[in-house]
Amino acid sequence: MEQTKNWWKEKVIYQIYPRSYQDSNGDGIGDLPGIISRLDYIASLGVDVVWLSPIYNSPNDDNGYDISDYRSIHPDFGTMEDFQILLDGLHQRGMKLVMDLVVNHTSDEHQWFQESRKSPNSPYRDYYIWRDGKGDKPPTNWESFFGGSAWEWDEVAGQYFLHLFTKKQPDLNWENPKVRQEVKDLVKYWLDKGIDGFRMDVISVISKEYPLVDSDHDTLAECISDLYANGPRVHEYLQELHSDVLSKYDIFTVGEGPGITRSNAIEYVGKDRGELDMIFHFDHMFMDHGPGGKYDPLPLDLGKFMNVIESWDALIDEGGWLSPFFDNHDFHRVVTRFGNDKEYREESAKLFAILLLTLRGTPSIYMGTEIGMTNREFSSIDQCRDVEGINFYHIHVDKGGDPAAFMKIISQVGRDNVRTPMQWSDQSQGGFTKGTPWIDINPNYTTINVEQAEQDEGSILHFYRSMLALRKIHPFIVYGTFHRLQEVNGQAVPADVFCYERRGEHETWLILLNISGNTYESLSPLSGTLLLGNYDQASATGGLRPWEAKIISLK
Ligand code: ISL
Ligand code: CA
Repeated sequence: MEQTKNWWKEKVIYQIYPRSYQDSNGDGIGDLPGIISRLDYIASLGVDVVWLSPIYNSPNDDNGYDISDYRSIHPDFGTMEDFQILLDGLHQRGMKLVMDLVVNHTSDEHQWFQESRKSPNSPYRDYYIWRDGKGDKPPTNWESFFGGSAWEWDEVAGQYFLHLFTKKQPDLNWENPKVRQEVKDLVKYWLDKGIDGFRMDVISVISKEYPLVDSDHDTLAECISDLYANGPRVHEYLQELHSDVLSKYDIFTVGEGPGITRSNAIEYVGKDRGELDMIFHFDHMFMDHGPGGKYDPLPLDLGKFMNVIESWDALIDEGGWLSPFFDNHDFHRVVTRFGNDKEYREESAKLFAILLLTLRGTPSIYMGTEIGMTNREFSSIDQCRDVEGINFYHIHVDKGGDPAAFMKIISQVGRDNVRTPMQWSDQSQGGFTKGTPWIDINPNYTTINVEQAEQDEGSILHFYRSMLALRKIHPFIVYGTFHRLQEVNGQAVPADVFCYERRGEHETWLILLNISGNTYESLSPLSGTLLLGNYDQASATGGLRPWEAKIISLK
């Protein structure tokens, strides 16, 4: 299918988790003046869009994903003036700003919720989902994403309220037209300030199916996809938001949410749907969840990983669009998860740079990935800050589980792995803060940091810059076709090598990615020109060394 051209298809996103990027005043919390002081660095990468995780007022039960005032800047992060300077600074450098829109739920400290709980006659009562219990039990057996019941008894209200996330994140009632109007108003408020789009948090779960009934699913994952996600009115709500507000601005939206599958995604992002412009899907991020969920991880299945990428690429041929990513603030570090963060850290980090930036879609790079930041070791739960990890730790320990064993799992899959401070230099606290950081820095900051990477021409950082520059001068990478290859020059592609061609009208690139420590000496095309590779001495026709990755121009 001929691709419709849109400016947002041609961009690359850089995600910043503001608490952890740069602290400017020594309170140990990253802030907007800190980000402003790093704008030249961000521009130097060659990325086009900055997506900021939430910076609004919040009691921080879930680090800002629990918003108590949508029209404010959290004082920890700065002021509205700082925000304006940041926005202008990005625009002056030719970049765009995308904000996080978290409207499945608010904080319980939001004024709407405070009013809502006061009385059944409050004009805000129907802003949330209140129910009587079943005897002394909650209205349904629903479990929250972060463990425990999804219902909380509220003394003041004398009823239960629904919270799919923590009990400080009550779900909004989107059935109520007043709620939808509030959302439209706040979206308009930020768009009128001149921002360039929204990343829409758990947008797949905003519509609930009524009446609410008990789940008969064995796992939380099944319950989420079957019962919480893709509710009956989700598309109606998104279309309404789009036609009443979003469509009036030259911006883009990227939706996230569990339960968006390869087969239903097109209903969210099909080009004539008038809903979202693109989505983040989680098929490659959730594929290692075991029967017990995320904190019961399975070994990485590379074959599955490649199949997921291939199959989601085809969404684009159906007229949809997506944002490929391998890590964000909810997962763990790409080089630890899919690469090798020990002996082949440099090579494997560069391999994933090539993969991410030679795929179709609008790629998203998470801060720190451009210098190959890794997971860290959490030996005690006191070092953790993430409500999800902490909740599941207690659930595990309360059931008699071994705390040390769970800490190993947190070190492997916990969200705090990606929330440690950005590593700027080998100075105290990695140059992140002059005070004590809100979460400990990864001790490897002494060797893995921006300053060191700037000085080393062969660094992961310089590699990202080269890769981003290459993508920019070859626009066919955005709109051209993608073909996975099972054979190269008559040779079968091994199971741990990902190989594909990208074709434009005048160009064909062959991408060879050895996602393993094995050597494949003879796997190469007959001829071609090596455009970029992750080894110093390399050629188009030489084979593949451990974690070797190449972009070869075939014509
Ligand atoms: O984090 C996850 C797995 O560890 C996801 O299941 C995540 O909870 C889900 O994708 C929703 O994430 C978003 O909404 C949450 C917030 O905690 C996340 O940080 C946010 O990205 C609630 O707002
Ligand atoms: Ca600060």
